[in-house]
Amino acid sequence: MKEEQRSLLLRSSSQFPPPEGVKLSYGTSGFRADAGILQSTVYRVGILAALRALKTESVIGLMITASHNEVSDNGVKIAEPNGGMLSQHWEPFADALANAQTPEHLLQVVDEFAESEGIALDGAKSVDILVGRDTRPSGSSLLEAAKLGIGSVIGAVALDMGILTTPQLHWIVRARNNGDKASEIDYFEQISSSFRCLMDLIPSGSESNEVVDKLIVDGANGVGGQKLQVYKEVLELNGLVIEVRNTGLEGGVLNEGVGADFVQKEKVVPHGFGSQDFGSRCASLDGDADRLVYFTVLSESGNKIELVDGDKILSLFAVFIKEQLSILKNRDTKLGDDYPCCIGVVQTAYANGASTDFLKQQGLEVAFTPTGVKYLHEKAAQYDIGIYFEANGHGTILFSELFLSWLEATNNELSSVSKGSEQQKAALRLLAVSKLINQAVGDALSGMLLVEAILRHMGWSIHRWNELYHDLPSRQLKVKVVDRTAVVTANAETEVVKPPGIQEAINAETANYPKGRCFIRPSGTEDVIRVYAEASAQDEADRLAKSVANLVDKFLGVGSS
Ligand code: G16
Repeated sequence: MKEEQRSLLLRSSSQFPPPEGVKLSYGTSGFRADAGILQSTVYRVGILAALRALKTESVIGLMITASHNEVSDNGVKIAEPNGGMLSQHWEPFADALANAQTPEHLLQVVDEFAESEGIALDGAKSVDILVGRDTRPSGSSLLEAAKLGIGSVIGAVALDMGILTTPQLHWIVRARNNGDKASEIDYFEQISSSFRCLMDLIPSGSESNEVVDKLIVDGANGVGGQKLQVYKEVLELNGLVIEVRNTGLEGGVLNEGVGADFVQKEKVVPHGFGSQDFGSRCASLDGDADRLVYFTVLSESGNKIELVDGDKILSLFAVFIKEQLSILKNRDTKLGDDYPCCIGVVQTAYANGASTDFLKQQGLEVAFTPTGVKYLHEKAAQYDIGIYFEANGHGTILFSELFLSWLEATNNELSSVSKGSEQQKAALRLLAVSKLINQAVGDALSGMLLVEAILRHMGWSIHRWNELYHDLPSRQLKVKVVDRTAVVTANAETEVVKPPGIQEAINAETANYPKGRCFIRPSGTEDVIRVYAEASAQDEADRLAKSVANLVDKFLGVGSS
């Protein structure tokens, strides 16, 4: 490392001592903590982003967000050149960098890592890092820390992209590296034109009044609601009427009693919704708009909802894609080679057991990974069409390059010999889906447009969609403990291997409930242990979750709440 680079790092890092007595780790989705202790971490992730850009010789993204967490938290994560999550083998470096205690130690960590990765810190190359943030009040000062971190690596340039949804930043990074048009306007243009294309291809006779009714969206008082508020006029021109509530501009607090995480976990209406919405089709985004769930208000009196979660979105997408593939298969194969399209779906242990049964009955291969988009995305990329969703509403569809080129070629053939045929329409629909859906990462806005287009295509109301299968009753709880890292899991988080004895106790408890299933895991975004329980009746799922939460207390010690 050149002397100029050394002294720059030493000088700037001395302004950002790490918080005392805190061990930070690059969790499920980057670093997250109370915003008050994150200056140093965000500064250091700036350095990491710069090194990643130099290593990959590509544009890298840095997003400042804590997504579904409470407003006083914040966080930071990296978007790779393809728009995906940070390469997992860089995570230990991220941890070492975030926890380096002195400027000299930080310099040593950077020096050793750069050498092992063959990154020349000589200022010979210039690289761009796109920096985005959500609407959290702490975002602007953390942005300055990120810029200083990026600027302390010679040759790295920080470009402030302003307030964006997390998926927009990932999309823009991917598009920039592909040499495509890559602004926020280009993002909206691409998703609205592909949505329009799907709407134009709706078979006649699919119209249903219930579907055509407006969609009411809970924006979680965050960035997604604000973007949608601006963009809804364009969507209206394309045939989709949206009413946005909880934009945050009316004074509500981010993620407080609103948003996809609240709706999915509590199964009650978000703030601003109530009996007046009985029967309406409603959707909820999370704080940075990378999660989406749907719901209807259950009765005219209460605040209970019928939740249509990520598993149902996955099922809807899978049914639609399978239908298009089978229409395409019926084409005249003299027109060209068939393609043995390998389609797979990916879930986590949180997937409702009824959804997994349904997907298997559809003849789909279902794979399981631990929680975290980084794991699901990696698995889904192994298929020609990989659809992944977490029950919490985080997911997307990935198409392989090979399959997309075959699809383009098939569409070209069909358009010359049987233009306007059902087969060509199916090819066009699949191509439109590949452009509408955000293939960089789960995206509530583009996912919502795909749901809306498919419901119209099928002529389904939200109730008909919800009838695809019936969820088994479930309950999720979180438990504060002294040290959540004491829980270590295996088998896609379905089994606890540490502390000893707790899995046996969970098994014994679960055996008391017909169709009972229960697991615990440490959260990667909040300082808690999560408990998930499923059973054949709601009160049983509630009791199972509660008694396993008590076991967690007993084995791990009650933490301060
Ligand atoms: C993040 C991850 C998701 C994960 C969620 C909860 O979502 O991207 O994959 O499901 O955290 O993780 P945990 O249970 O480990 O706290 P988000 O929307 O908060 O970015």
